Amino acid sequence: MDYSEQVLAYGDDIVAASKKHPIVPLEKGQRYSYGTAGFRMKADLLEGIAFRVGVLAALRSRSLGGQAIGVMITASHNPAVDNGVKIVDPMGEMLEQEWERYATAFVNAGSDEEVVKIYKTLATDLKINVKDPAKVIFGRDTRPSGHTLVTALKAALVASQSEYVDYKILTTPQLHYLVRATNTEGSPVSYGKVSEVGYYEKLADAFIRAMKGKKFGGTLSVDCANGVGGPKLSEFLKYIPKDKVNGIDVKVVNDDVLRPEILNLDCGADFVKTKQRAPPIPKLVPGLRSCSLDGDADRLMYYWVDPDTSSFAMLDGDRISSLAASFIGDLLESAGLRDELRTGVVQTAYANGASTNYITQHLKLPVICTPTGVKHLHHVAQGFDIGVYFEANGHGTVLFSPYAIAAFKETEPQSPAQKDALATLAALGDLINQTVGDAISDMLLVEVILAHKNWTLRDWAMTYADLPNRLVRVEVGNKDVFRTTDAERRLLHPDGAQEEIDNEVKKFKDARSFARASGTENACRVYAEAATRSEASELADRVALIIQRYGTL
Ligand code: 16G
Ligand code: MG
Repeated sequence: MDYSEQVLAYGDDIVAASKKHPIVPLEKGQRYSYGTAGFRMKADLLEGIAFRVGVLAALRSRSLGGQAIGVMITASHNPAVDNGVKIVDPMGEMLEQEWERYATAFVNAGSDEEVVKIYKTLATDLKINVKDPAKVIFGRDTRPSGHTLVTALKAALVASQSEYVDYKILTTPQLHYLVRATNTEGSPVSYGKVSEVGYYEKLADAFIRAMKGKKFGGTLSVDCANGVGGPKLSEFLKYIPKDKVNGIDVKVVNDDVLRPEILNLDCGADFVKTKQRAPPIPKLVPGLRSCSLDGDADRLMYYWVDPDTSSFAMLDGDRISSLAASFIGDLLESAGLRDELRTGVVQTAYANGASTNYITQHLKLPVICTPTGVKHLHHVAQGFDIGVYFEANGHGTVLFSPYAIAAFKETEPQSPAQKDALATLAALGDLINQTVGDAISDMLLVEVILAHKNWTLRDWAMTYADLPNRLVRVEVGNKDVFRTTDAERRLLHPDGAQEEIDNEVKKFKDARSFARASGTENACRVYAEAATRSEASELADRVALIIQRYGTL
């Protein structure tokens, strides 16, 4: 067919519907951008964006033969007044980068007529039949502003003649699960039942299998950031009969979603990571194994106060990554698959240097460093049979290739130990969310590993000692002047800035520092690590001053 000849019959409907959900124009010279994880900002700027994202999601679905596309409405760990909109691709992955550009063009279009014009141009260039079926499924976190954004999104889907399913309130990883489950339903690679219940059943069944014969390690307290993770975790726990997991005892705290203003306030995974301390409420009892999710339940931090030393220990994404890599490595050894399946770990520049050393030198696994953002890590992890990826901030997962999954299921065990290892590996394949980092699933993974190893958080924390480090946020006039290379570890631009950073780093022992523009906020971030806490802090301050100076030139 001649795609350029298509008449977009519903173009007028899109223009008419969009009048009710207008875009807020930005100041001259400023543009909206599809950041690290979608459009994220003050919620009152997002209604028109949600509408245009809906129009684009329908087109994306049409471009992929009508497969379901996901839209998640959340601003994760940001304050309650913010919100965000992001698109999920058919296998539950982040939106392809080429389409991020289209999303940015849509949202910055000067008028609704221009949106329709871009729609037609894209349809022509990409040979999309605009009358083909389209399907979009969506969910939102507990932010009250989600209502308005969902209304705008639905209006766009109706006007674009797309089928849709509103899953109401979900964690981000649940929406990713549902997208993949929808698109694989009834196929040999079916990801699970297409419902929220299907998600709980899949995780519960896998967790029970992986915990077989093991004992849950005493009470676990889970801080849910007063976000969507609270009610969803409580719901999940109903799917685990007490007699199926020996000693299971999970206490859900900070799960008040009725007072939206307390979402992520002095609690949650981001609070714990950036402040390097436990939330003030509830007061942390020494010896209690604790963890925090973030506002949309895709990040996880473990921590406790060691009852013997009274010191606070935090176990972040790097720790979860090395714990998982080490456990899976041991299982592969017992299963006789260690040489058969290529295992690797993916990190970002924020990974603590001690974790990278531990993984390469002690676990003898390759480590690849990518730029910040799940889409980058996920992509690289797919290159391994078993790809472990985590950001230090607690977002991550473990990906198993179809070859690895088949090996777990089809290898004929020659001993009871080999049989157990294969069964545990197969259970992990179902337990670990394959689409994106999932705090609930990752937490269950950690619990399985601690139970198998019979470890406390002290044992876990003793695997290596973190290098002291500090992260600083720097307000600058124009963050866009900062451009990086080498997986964000070096600045390419502005000229001279990297040399100045290098000069400072040289003055400290075992030191490393880098600066990059944030992809989610209008600021730069500086990271520094060094042999002692005071040196790391001093170095971070010095590099922050350099960035401030170059950012206001
Ligand atoms: C987003 C990313 C996260 C990244 C963070 C960096 C996803 C799903 N989330 O939250 O991976 O670590 O942004 O934020 O990709 P920054 O650019 O502001 O430092
Ligand atoms: Mg999040």
